[in-house]
Amino acid sequence: MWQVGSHEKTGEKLLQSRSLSLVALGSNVESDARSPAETLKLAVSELETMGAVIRAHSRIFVTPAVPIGNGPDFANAAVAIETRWSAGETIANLHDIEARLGRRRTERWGARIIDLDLLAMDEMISPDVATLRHWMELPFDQQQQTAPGQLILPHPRMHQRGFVLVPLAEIAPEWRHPILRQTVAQMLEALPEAERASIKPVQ
Ligand code: PH2
Ligand code: MG
Ligand code: MG
Repeated sequence: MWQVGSHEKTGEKLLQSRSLSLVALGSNVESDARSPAETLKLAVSELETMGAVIRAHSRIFVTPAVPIGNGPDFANAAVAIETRWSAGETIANLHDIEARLGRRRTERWGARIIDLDLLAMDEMISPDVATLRHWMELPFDQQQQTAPGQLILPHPRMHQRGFVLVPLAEIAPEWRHPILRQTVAQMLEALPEAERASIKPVQ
């Protein structure tokens, strides 16, 4: 990581240091005759167009909707992007791409054309350890009813989700959760075998 200070004479804006962000991609509805898998690929090229450097991308996986019965199967993938965006800018850019690709924010956890979730930015904890722990420990039924009004990093449910961890393990198996102190590979290993087996790469 490196940083460029502001230029005193020109007063140029201080450039953000580069960070590596992990992003989960999901889609389970067609859009403009685009399949979910095609929508994910388009989202990755939109990220590049906006200036993100794609450091790694996983294969695309077909995954049963969670909770089970919550709509059609998803296409899921993960990418690692290098940017100089702040956390707020990253979220705004992800939402922009979602909107451009046809996402309409209606029901929480409903079927969606595209969902781009910021999982982590380097080792950042946001906004603080206590708030992150609160959201990580929220019982499942309450998770579905309340959404945090602020950015929580790492994503408070990433360690529980095979559809996140299987693709992520292809691109960042050694990334370590700053609170759980487990790597992606270890978090994935902790999931039930049946869940891991239900997640299959698109041929
Ligand atoms: N996203 C959700 C809820 N359930 N299930 C799968 N298989 N894949 C997802 O991306 C997904 C989900 C909320 O964003
Ligand atoms: Mg999501
Ligand atoms: Mg989302």
